Amino acid sequence: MTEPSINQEMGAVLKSLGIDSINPGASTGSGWFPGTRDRIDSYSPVDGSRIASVEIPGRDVYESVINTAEKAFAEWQLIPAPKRGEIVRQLGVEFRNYKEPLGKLVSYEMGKSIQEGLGEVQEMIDICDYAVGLSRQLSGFTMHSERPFHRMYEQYHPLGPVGIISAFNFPIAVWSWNAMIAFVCGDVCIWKPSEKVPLCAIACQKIVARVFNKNGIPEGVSNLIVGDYEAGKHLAGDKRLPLISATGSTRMGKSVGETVGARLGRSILELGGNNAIIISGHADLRLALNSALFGAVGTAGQRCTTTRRLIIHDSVFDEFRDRLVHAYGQLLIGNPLDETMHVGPLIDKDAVRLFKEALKKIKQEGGIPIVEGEVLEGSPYESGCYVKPAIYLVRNDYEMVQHETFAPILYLIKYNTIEEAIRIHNDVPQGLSSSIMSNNLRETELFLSHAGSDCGIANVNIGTSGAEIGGAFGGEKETGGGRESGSDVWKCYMRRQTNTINFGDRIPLAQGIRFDIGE
Ligand code: UN1
Repeated sequence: MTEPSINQEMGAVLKSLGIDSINPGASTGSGWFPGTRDRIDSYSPVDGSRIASVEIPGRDVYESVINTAEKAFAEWQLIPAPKRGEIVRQLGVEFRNYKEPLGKLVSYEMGKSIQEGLGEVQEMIDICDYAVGLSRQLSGFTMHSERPFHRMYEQYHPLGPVGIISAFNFPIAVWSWNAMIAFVCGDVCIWKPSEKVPLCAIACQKIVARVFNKNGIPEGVSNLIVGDYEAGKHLAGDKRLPLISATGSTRMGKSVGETVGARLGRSILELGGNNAIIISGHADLRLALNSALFGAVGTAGQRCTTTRRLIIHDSVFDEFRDRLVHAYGQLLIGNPLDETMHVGPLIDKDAVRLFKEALKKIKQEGGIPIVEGEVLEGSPYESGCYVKPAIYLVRNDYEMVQHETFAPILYLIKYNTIEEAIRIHNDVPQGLSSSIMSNNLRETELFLSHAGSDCGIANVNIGTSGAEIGGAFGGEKETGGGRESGSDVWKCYMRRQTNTINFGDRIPLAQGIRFDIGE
């Protein structure tokens, strides 16, 4: 069977991004990461086309990338932070200029709807704007010393080359959350994108390289290593990278965390979620429905923030279930580049296999189908990656419910009291995002209190997904504890130093210790 080739529209999109399809030329050399392939082929889940074949770098290329990055760090950190911010501002302008083709490429290579593809590029633009402002605000505290004529303060220095491992579901935005902050902090980056979406990474790298070149910035501030799982492990073990920021599955994060920890490096881990919405008897069901729907089927259930569980009060359960089933019936599933479609394909056939297996297991455990999921066949589903989203009535302690399946499977669970709802809510190994739908202040405040949600993100009357870049993003428990993006997360990308300066003519010791040797 011959492989379908890229259609004309996508060919033009790639061309406008300066990419020679099939051999986009990210790196050269033969594969050397043990157990990996020499090349990575990228297939679009939209229509099954092979859209790129990228070489995995050889050991020599890897070493030269790291050496160049180290040299570039020596120079980049000397450029004042606001000047680095100016270059990030220009990156934001370029991402604006390329928003449409980049959004389309994300949609085509990853399979998310074009709306979400454009949204992903917008998230990059937003983080650039944020980082520009931040470049003038990398400030520390000053403290009052207990010793006379002493001054204390703390400052933040650039950290070094940062390894960024990103997942397929946000092929470019999550990289930019890390990279744009790291750039203004004075760090250089080595990006290992998911092997499922190398073309998106290559497109971004080309845009970034052009802006850096134009500004006379040395090569090596922004680097790309295309590879698979083993390549990520290798980065994690590389002592020359003081920080590894990794986004992906808990399984991957455990391995990266262990490897980085063994060398006492620093890591930011943003891993699996098992996010729930509590729908109270006091909820506005219209808001709840919209939030649950986008949360569960947006990105075909492949966000780490996807809504996987709805914990619904007994009094509104039947009504809400019926409205949800009706809404699922209206979903249009198909080519994500067609703006009228709500749900695109899963990333690949392996994901489809996991979806099928999960449905089988959940049934074996006693789950009752409310909307039965299935793999879609025939035109326009020839790629074999399209599925119909499923809803199951379950108990929270089922093994599958405790587990993150990266697919559109939504679990419904009933509750009676708010305390019970919160208990069910927290009773999973993951702790990323959460929300409550309620107009009752006692319930919503309880949910946000220490006795409420145990997640890194807790929302009221909005869903679990679609966070803005301004807040710190990440979660607790098996989600890994890391934080990316906004707030004071930049501190993770810098080296913190406390300084004490004596401007007196004596050496008094702290804690009142006397140590006189007489003169
Ligand atoms: C992810 O799925 O890894 O909050 C990131 C959201 C997006 C980011 C998700 N802003 O859903």
